Amino acid sequence: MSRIIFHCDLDCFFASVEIRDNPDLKGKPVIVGADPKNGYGRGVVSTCSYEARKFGIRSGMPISIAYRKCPRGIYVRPNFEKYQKASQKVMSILKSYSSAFQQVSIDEAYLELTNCCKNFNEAFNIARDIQYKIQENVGITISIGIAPTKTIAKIASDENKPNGITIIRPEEVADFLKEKDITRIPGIGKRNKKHYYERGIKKIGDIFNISLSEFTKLFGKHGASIWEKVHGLDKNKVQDVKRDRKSISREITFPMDILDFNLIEEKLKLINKDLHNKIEKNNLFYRTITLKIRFEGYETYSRSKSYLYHFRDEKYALNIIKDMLNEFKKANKRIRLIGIKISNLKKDNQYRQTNLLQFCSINS
Ligand code: TTP
Ligand code: MG
Repeated sequence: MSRIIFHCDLDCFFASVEIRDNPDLKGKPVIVGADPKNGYGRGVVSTCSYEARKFGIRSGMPISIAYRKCPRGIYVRPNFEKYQKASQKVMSILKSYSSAFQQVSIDEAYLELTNCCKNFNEAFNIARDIQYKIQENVGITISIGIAPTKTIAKIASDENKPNGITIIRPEEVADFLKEKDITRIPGIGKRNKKHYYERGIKKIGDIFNISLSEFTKLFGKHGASIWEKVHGLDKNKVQDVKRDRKSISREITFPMDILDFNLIEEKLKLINKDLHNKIEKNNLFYRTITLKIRFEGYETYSRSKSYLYHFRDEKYALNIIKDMLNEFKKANKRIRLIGIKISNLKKDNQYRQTNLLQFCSINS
């Protein structure tokens, strides 16, 4: 029996919450993001309603360009606390349908219902029920893809937005995918698509004409995983990643977006101290340090550095974090959130290095 996996993704999430709270906006091009200041504003579009997408506006686009495309649009500043609340409500509804639940972002999650429904027809009824409950309790719409693997379910949830349910049964996978652009595959983005395009692989169907070994020769391990995904062979489980605690992190959101890097460094120092207190208390050592930065408009980045050996050194960690922060100074954008994550943790100290020069950086 095939697995039955749901991928659930809220429709134009931030914009939907704004429209829910101000029904006058319904049916209008609503753009959530930075202030356009009559076309001279800086910052980006977080998201926009489907009406605004008809003007060519997209998430991540500079707000000044969005304004040029649609000067009569309704421009709304984001209210992240409100979106966080809505997201939590949605996630607790989704969780109630299966213990195999995995939230992957503020507005999307996977559910595995293999053991909860007999077939895909029954799965459809559950999906309708989920949509109804979310509409009733949160007042927004969600699209759901149902398929035998996570990858196919994710591609399917995008197929009939908004408020859609798309079922792809195992025997329908190849037909469903063959005409789609390869960028629809999670893992192939704007940047790496060119490697595939250069070799004439533009549609997913083009991958079907190549054997796994040939594809692996051309595109390596990453290629092999792409090949398996589009053949419906990936075995990735739906699991709550939070369960295996392999990291400790802290982040703070500033009450106002700020540009003052001295203040940001001060805050990072405090977060780093707080993390190291906890790490010392639990006698932990780590190999990886990650800095997370969110600019105004929700643009989020993270930078990591990993070492071959475990260590614990508050001062050294802070220097690494400051180095990573330097890269973001050039952007000259206001910062909304900062965070540090310490991961690849280990309890004992037998490999503890006293001489930091012995560390060998393996990536950054
Ligand atoms: P998405 O699910 O990618 O987009 P969406 O829900 O707005 O639209 P769709 O109907 O196509 O799913 O992202 C969820 C939210 O995350 C989105 O509402 C706003 C935020 N976001 C940003 O702030 N910046 C971004 O670049 C993206 C992609 C999303
Ligand atoms: Mg969404």
